[in-house]
Amino acid sequence: MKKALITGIAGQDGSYLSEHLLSLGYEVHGIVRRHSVAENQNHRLDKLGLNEHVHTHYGDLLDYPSLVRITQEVQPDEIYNLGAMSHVRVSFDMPSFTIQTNALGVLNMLEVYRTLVPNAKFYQASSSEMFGNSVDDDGVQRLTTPMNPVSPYGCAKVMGYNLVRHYRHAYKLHACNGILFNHESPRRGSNFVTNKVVKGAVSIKKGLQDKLELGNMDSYRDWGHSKDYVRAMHMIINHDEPDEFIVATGETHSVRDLCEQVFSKLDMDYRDYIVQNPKYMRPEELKYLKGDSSKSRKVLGWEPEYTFSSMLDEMIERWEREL
Ligand code: NAP
Ligand code: G4F
Repeated sequence: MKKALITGIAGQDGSYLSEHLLSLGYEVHGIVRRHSVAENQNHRLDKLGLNEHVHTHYGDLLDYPSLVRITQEVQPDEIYNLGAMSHVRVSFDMPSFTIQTNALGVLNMLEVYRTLVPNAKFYQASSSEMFGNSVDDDGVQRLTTPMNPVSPYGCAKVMGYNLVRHYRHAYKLHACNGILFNHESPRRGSNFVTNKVVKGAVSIKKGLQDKLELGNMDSYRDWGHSKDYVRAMHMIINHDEPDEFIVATGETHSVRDLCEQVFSKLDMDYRDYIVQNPKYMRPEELKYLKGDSSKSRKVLGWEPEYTFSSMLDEMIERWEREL
């Protein structure tokens, strides 16, 4: 039985990846942080009944001794480094913590990997936010597109990405990067724009609120489903050669288009309900993302199963059930 160690197991992707690996027969271990409200620690895992099936260990990407202890204990065959301060706008408020977790945290994980389990495989959760506002002439980002990050989050992710490449070359390790474009799901944090819009629209429909406050509605994102993207993570780490891969749908929508689609699925016109609040604007905005995932499709045989519309339907269904 193969063993996987997942940092960030309690996050959106961590929960889907756990389910995927369990279905493939893996023994799944994950690192969780201590919260003062104990119920919040494994909230997603509890809600899904996953706690009984995965092994969780207290730790933190910034607490090197905890990473050593856990790695020694688990002896993983595959390490998935998904732990991060993952909210781009919040990274402007907490730049130091973001850089520490998302850059130095990667270094800490690579060091325990190199020194304790060098025969294991390593996956790093890299991000399309690393491209910033670089777009190739044909309107897409690909592996050769320059990285010009526009947020503390993006800067830290570039550092993590480069460290993974460096460790692979310097120490001959099986260390890979998945550059994943935005991916969402019913389990997405409700302060990311997709889930915020869906939750807001369902609340308005049910008469629970009147308005929805948003920031910039003119940025574009390439949105896929987390469930599809965690399958790609497993394919990337298990490819013969450690390498870089982009995972994206190749389709882009503006935030305005997202609002239009979600509200019209609920027979409403978003223009009647959305107000802009500067609080949700960013000091520097990433304007446009559309990824070229042809290498993942050709080399790994990866294909998404969800469409933008079927993903939104699933998210709407969650809030209709819960609210
Ligand atoms: P998420 O839901 O925010 O999950 C992140 C997880 O990291 C959380 O469980 C969090 O723990 C944990 N974490 C935060 N700081 C930590 C620290 N110092 N030590 C240990 N764990 C820590 O994010 P996600 O959407 O699943 O994303 C997973 C990874 O993919 C992240 O690295 C993200 O940056 C990257 N990524 C995401 C996307 C996307 O669109 N979702 C796209 C590209 C890349 P708590 O639960 O205790 O907060
Ligand atoms: O949903 P978002 O916060 O996602 P963002 O910033 O693109 O970051 C996500 O995707 C990255 C991959 O490209 C990941 F690496 C990262 O971890 C995260 O998962 O914002 C999307 C867009 C932005 O342009 C933002 O300005 O929506 C715009 N927006 C407009 N109003 C808003 C809001 N975003 C949020 N979160 N909240 C709003 O009220």
